[in-house]
Amino acid sequence: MLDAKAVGPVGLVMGSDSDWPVMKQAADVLREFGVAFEADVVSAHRMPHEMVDYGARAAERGLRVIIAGAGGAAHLPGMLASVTPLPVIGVPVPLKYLDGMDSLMSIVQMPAGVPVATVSIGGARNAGLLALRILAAGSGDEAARLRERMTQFQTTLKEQAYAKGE
Ligand code: RP5
Repeated sequence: MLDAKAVGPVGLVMGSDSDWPVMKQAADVLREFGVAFEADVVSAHRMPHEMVDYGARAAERGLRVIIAGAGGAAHLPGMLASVTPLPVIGVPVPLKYLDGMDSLMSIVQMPAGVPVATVSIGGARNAGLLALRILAAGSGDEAARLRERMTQFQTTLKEQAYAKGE
């Protein structure tokens, strides 16, 4: 479990290390943009006290956005959102059964007042990009750098769209 000051503004957590092949996509895009993050396993069901502590202390430790992925009865993103004022992005991780629909429904149907920004099933790369956009919306030099970098990235998307027809 992470304890000291956060190593970057993004907390990337998941219910099991078996979620990493999916969640790694968020880590990859954060690295592409040069944004530091911490990654850890914080299971809502198997270590509930640590999970609550992680969410409750996230802001004071210096995190600014949390990406949380889980599969099956995926309560991690919603429970974290209930104990932190930070934005939480939920990633439904697909497991062997139900094609990830169970994870999606568990994450997306939050009660009013406790928002989780839910991405698509397995959509950890978009979770990383959304975290970057949240950071880019702030003030200061780093936010301005991220806005510029995001604009460049969007230009490459357009080029890729045309390249597919070649
Ligand atoms: C969930 O149970 C985890 O997020 C993971 O997606 C799933 C299976 O976990 P393991 O049995 O692989 O540890 O809580």
